[in-house]
Amino acid sequence: MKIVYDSQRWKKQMGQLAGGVLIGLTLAACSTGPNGMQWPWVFSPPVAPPTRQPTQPPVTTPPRATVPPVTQPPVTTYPPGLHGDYANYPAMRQFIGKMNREHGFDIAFLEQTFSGVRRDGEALTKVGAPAEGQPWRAYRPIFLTEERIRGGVDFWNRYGALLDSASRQYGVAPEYLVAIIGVETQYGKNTGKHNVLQALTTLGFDYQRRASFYQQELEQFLLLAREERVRPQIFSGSYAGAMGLGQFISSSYRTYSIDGNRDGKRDLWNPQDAIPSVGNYFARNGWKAGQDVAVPASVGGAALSMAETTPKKPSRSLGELINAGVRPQGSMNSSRVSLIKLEGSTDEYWVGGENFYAITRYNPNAKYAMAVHQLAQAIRQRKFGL
Ligand SMILES: [Ca+2]
Repeated sequence: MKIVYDSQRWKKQMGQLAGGVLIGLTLAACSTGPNGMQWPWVFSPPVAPPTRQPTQPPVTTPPRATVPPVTQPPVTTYPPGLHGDYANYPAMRQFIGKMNREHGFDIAFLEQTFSGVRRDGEALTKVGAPAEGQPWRAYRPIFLTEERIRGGVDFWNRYGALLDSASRQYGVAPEYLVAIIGVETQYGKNTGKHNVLQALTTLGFDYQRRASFYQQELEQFLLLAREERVRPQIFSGSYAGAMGLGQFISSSYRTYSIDGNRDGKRDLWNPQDAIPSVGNYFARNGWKAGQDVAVPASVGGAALSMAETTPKKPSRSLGELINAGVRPQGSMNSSRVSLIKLEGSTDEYWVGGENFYAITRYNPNAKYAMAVHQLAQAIRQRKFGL
């Protein structure tokens, strides 16, 4: 699995940094070093305290609260230590200054870090052509494959205890935890080969359409690396910087990830942490235990105008939809529902409940949520023969 691959690669990289000294055999077997940090989760150089301007009086509270924006140090105070692909980007210098002011990152450390970043041209190409741009009839076969259904059953059998535990704790049926990991990474086989620091830097400074979003994720990523005491250079992920079995972006990683095996690290490449993290993600985004996710429907008359291709938070009752001409083809016990339209040569209509909407909090697209739902159902049917 990719997890093993990553682990091996980290060991190799860190081994080189440590002068070829190999410490420990597995992530789980890591021991605490003399400086209190755990190999290979070493974050070096350590984060320095916020850089103060000479004229600024000593403060004991965070600089953000005591230094209003109008008194921020001018750009000209930055040391000229930035090299490489982003050396001439004013926005990068502003970003470094912001990370220093707001989070206390050492400027020289950030300049050294970003001087080593190379532009990720593949990330720029991929971000313009996501799979969600395809019609449902082309999108569905990517995920509803025999290999992915069988892989889901295997994953469920292998990690049944972890899945049951997370399902009990977060109220999410195991097949949906399995399906998310299946859609995102084929059960850990493909967690992404992009260097996350390079991908986020590239999209943050070279992809103008969503520069603000990716700069925020880059900010979150650096905070995450510091919290986990990992060098930011060693993370691998998707072209958009998503990481681990469930492909969490940095802000989600910081907000929702769970240290399931309680080893002091939130390692989303490890199923022990990744599985409860996906459950927590759903629970914190409105998943209601025991509620139906979606059911196909026939639609006529006035109901057609209610259909949504981009799901919004459900606000209607099932009765409202039925009165408008929707005929659900099965049970739907969600108290609030939406009428979902999957566009294609023949449009499909579904009644989606609050849990369908919760899946779109993972990826705000009806086709994505439907692929997760249908894969979950297919895996459950295969496992139990129902
Ligand atoms: Ca852990």
